Amino acid sequence: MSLELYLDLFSQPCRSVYIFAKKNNIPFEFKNISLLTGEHYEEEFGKISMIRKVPAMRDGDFCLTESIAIMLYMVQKFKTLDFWYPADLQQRARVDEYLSWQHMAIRMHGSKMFWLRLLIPKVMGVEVPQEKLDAALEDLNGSLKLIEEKFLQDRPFIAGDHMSLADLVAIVEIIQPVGAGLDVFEGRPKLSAWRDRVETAVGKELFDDAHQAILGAQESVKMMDPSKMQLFRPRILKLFM
Ligand SMILES: N[C@@H](CCC(=O)N[C@@H](CS)C(=O)NCC(=O)O)C(=O)O
Repeated sequence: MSLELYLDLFSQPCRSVYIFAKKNNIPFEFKNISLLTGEHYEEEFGKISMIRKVPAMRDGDFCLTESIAIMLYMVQKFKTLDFWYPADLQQRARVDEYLSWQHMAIRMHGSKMFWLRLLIPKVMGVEVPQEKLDAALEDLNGSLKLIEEKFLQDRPFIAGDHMSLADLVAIVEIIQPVGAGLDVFEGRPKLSAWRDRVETAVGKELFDDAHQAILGAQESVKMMDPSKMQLFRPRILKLFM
């Protein structure tokens, strides 16, 4: 029996797990869980993930949440090529350093920008004050600056000459605000060149496949039914407003 991956490609950590599994030819069954229609609150999904977040994985009777834990499980189970999570002590530490940093930095700020620019005003119909947007942009810019100046420096990829899990986790988060119409690559030649290297390493077809939904988000929200979001509206507004 192959792995089951519970994913919604609107979600950044789901895209990293999806790209990782596909790129490494890991056999898996794609179980689509639509966050925007609340499928993660359904009874069946609760049996897979008590925390009701995607991505989630099932391997036989073993269930796992957290994108990084899932990818590290796949690294070990399928003995993926070394560059993803290098055995070399210091290269691995560079990957771990980035993976540990990103949660409260680019992940948080990129997500917030996506919600503030797109879903909160266009689907929930709540006006976002300009000061909120300015503050969120400042935070996002701060994280992008750190990615360029601390995590990349003059290296082609975060851990050196090869792409690793760190670059994969980084790219999916950096693309999130782009989905809300904010081109974070504009005026950032170093970040853009890195983005192109990551896309080449992943392969353009897979890269586009994984990002198609998020890059089409501005169009898809026009067809979204706002009543579907009522379930998590209070939580989202508390988190981001
Ligand atoms: N740290 C987790 C984050 C998972 C997460 O926050 N997933 C979001 C989508 S990006 C989710 O499922 N949200 C649903 C909810 O909070 O109701 C990971 O890396 O897997």
